[in-house]
Amino acid sequence: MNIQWYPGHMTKARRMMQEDIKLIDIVIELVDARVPISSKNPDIDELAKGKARLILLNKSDLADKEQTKAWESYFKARGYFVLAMDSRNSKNVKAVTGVILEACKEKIERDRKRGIINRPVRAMIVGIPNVGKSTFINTLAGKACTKTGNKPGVTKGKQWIRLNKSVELLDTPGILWPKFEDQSVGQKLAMIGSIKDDILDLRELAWLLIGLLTEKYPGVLQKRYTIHENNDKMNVIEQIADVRNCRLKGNEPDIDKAARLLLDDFRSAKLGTITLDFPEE
Ligand SMILES: Nc1nc2c(ncn2[C@@H]2O[C@H](COP(=O)(O)OP(=O)(O)OP(=O)(O)O)[C@@H](O)[C@H]2O)c(=O)[nH]1
Ligand SMILES: [Mg+2]
Repeated sequence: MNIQWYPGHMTKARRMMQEDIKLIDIVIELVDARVPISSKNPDIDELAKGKARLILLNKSDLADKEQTKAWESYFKARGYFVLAMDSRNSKNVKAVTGVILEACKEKIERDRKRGIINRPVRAMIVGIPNVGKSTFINTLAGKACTKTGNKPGVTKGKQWIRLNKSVELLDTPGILWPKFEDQSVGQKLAMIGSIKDDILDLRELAWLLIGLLTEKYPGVLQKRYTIHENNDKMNVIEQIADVRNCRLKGNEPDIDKAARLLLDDFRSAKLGTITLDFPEE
């Protein structure tokens, strides 16, 4: 299974982001807490050179808590500010403003020395498709959100969302495409549902997921489906088809249906909170 994606759009989005980044003080990058490396585009490090950086481990409600902690340490050790969160939850999102100001402390201090006081910090959200950028912006902006409108001369055509007196957010998030140099990256993004299923071989994806789960989370499939875990992936999926009554005419197991069921269960955390990227790897 060779997953590839819109190279044309990628160039344009990259160029736009390059322009936008000039206007901002801090880049807030959303990654999926279940796959913090696979969902992180390494280009952003180059694009955001010299800017304050905040990584949000989003959808952490679906990820393995212990691994999320390990990822927080991992990114902190590399100079990023980090927060784990569920962007749909306004309580989670509230901590963000404080961290933004902390991350931009030096810039605020520099401004102050030059006599510039109360100039809001400008932030930009970036992340791969479906990682939760819009959800995060909506929750963060909440009802208090006021568009500050165009500011001719300064930010031609750009819309800013005034979050509070100290932070403004560019209202168009930067969409980055993940890098598919390593096939496992595309596969993991497909498993979490970030790539349209109609371009995927769900059967193969289910196979790969079974392989990862039996290695990293032994017992999870057994518990969910009351089956016997073993190294024969065909056998595992046949057992799932059997216990979940996925059958074709003539009573043959419906492997495709069982594959979809497994993927749906994984994506909605019915198998439990699970992470597929590990910092020690
Ligand atoms: N469980 C969970 N779901 C989330 C979270 N954040 C966003 N979602 C869901 O993820 C899906 C995608 O969210 P969006 O906010 O549309 O993602 P986006 O990054 O704006 O996507 P594009 O606009 O396609 O680039 C939606 O179904 C959200 O409800 C989260 O923290 N936890
Ligand atoms: Mg969006």
